[in-house]
Amino acid sequence: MNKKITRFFITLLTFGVASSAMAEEHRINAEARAFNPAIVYIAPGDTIKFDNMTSHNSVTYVVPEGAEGWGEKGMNLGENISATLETEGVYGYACDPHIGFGMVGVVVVGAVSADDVAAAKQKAMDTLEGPYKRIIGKINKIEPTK
Ligand SMILES: [Cu+2]
Repeated sequence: MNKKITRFFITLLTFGVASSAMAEEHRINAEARAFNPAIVYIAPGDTIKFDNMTSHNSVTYVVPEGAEGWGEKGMNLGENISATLETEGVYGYACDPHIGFGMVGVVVVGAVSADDVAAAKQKAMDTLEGPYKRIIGKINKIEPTK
């Protein structure tokens, strides 16, 4: 490999490390019966991490097309789970034991338009049952980011 090409790859490597170092971690605190903050705006590649999850869990019930959420219904109680989210869009989640108290939240990844928010709301209305419909209330409070 000649010097120029070597330098090119070193530059590529440096930028790669720099951009991954810029990925942020956003903490969401489980309070008695609510997630704080309940609406979080993050960039693709950022991580969310739940704190103080003793007696709580966090399970996604609305995820963008083609994306994976986190958690599993009725599982992960007491676990400070975290998730790194690459796919842009609206993620709606709930704490199963406290869904009756409206312990729900949303994570907005990247740029979402008013239409994207409306589509997430429609999906939530079509799929959520009983108290889980309270996720819709949080989706209604999302400010579009594009
Ligand atoms: Cu809870």
